[in-house]
Amino acid sequence: MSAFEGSTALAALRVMCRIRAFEERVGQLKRADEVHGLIHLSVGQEAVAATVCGQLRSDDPVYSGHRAHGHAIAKGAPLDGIMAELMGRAGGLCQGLGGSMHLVDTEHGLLGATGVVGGNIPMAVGSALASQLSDRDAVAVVFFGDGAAQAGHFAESVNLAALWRLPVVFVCENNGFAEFTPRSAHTVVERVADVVAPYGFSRETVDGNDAAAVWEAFGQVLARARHGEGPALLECLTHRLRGHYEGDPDRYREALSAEDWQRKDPIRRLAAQGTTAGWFTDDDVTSAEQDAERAVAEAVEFAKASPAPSAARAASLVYA
Ligand SMILES: Cc1ncc(C[n+]2csc(CCOP(=O)(O)OP(=O)(O)O)c2C)c(N)n1
Ligand SMILES: [Mg+2]
Repeated sequence: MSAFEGSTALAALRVMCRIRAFEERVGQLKRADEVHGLIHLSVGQEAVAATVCGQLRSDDPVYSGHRAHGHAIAKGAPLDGIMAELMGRAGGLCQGLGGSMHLVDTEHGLLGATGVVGGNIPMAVGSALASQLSDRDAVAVVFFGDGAAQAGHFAESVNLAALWRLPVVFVCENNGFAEFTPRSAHTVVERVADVVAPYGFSRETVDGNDAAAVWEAFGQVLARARHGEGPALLECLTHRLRGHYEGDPDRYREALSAEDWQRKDPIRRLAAQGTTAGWFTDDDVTSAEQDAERAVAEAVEFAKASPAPSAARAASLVYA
């Protein structure tokens, strides 16, 4: 595992800025009705995607859920293709036929996002089994929420992963809410990491808005999984700044004060940490933000210039 400093930390910051700029633009496009379907943004959760995917190879399969844009961007999927997908255009990652919750980019190892909460967890276990059976050292990673950990197939998945010592890392982004319901309303187990205690594999809870902490913790479990030491679960405590979906009136929780957000914002935290430690300069931060804005503007241009998929193409992919 490389140390989280210098160019490594700056690279993570740049990815986080890209995710933030991309998603803020998507929010605007949704309000303008240019992006279709339900949209779930991960503003506030960017540190997890950037530091986990930043340590993976393109042959390490990654699975995401309904809040997938950040994971796709961090895994290397092109912004053009993601934006076009969200706008339902033929140039999208899935030819504009999948949308926000169904991003796939096999070239970069993003094997799939799904709107079925927790449905990605057994799929990651399957990929890990494939890796093990074919004597490869690829490690499967699945991102899921605290709500998904309440699904029955989460228990089935961690059981098999532990039994067969599969190379899979379960990365739980615990933002404290499943849609509009706080975790305390559906379980007495506060920490998702505690749920897997009986299985005996490595588990840890970290501050998911602290990029350095996530990098360090994930790097360790990744190295062990890569060397055949079996699965691990990393629980990242985080906060989604926006509502559950774009348009959610968000009346079920107290709004974060500006000061609290300033303290929690993973981008501001890493920028401050990195400039103080001398990992990078203020100019590097400004350039990361500007590059992100530029790349997102180009992605929007690409998407708008891309045609809608033809009805014939859409019909040709219906198997029923
Ligand atoms: C199988 C299934 N059940 C219910 C839903 C409706 N649903 C969509 S998102 C969500 C909550 C997910 O919460 P969590 O896993 O914590 O992810 P977060 O939205 O907080 O990122 C639910 C219940 C669904 N999409 N799929
Ligand atoms: Mg949640």
